[in-house]
Amino acid sequence: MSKYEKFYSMIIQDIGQWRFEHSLRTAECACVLAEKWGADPEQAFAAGIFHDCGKIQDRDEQRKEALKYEELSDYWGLKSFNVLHAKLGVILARERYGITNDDVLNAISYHTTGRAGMSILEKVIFVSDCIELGRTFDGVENIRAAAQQNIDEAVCLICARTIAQLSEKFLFIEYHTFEAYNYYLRKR
Ligand code: DGI
Ligand code: FE
Ligand code: FE
Repeated sequence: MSKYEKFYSMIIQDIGQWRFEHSLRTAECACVLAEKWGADPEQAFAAGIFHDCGKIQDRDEQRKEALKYEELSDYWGLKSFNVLHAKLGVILARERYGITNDDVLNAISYHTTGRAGMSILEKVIFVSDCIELGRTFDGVENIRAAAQQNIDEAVCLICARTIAQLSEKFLFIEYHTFEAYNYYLRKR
């Protein structure tokens, strides 16, 4: 599982030690969930390692990097700032780290918002990001239990939490988050 170790110091430079450790825990959690729900554990590990590689800690630096890519212009604005790191992450994973697998790239792309009709790998990363062992928020145990029983239920719970938290603060919510919520509410 150490195929990507040569990139670790580069990722740490961009996102910091603390967030990188979150990525490692996400990758480990994703491996386990992939085994359980039938995704490729190696792809799950890779997606976990790189899912936040676009979350460059220096905001000016992140902006500078993002401005290089016209296709990110929809996310440059403050409105979608939280989503930008996922989309920038796809580009960096592809261009810097040589990730070519579309399922892995989609798992990175949708790890923040989710979307309707996610692949197993996408769901595994979406859920692992939220329940990795470093997460301690109220209700995390409930989502961890769901991740073992019914991963669609876990996705639905996470979307509900995101929508509740963001709407409470009157923050912009990406339509994919609502679509994922409705889709997995019915599917679970
Ligand atoms: O990058 P992480 O912190 O590990 O986790 P993440 O990529 O799920 O990002 C979480 C943040 O993104 C959290 O503050 C909620 C926010 N977020 C998720 N969906 C949306 C969103 N923010 C906005 N504005 N709109 C969304 O649809
Ligand atoms: Fe993220
Ligand atoms: Fe994350």
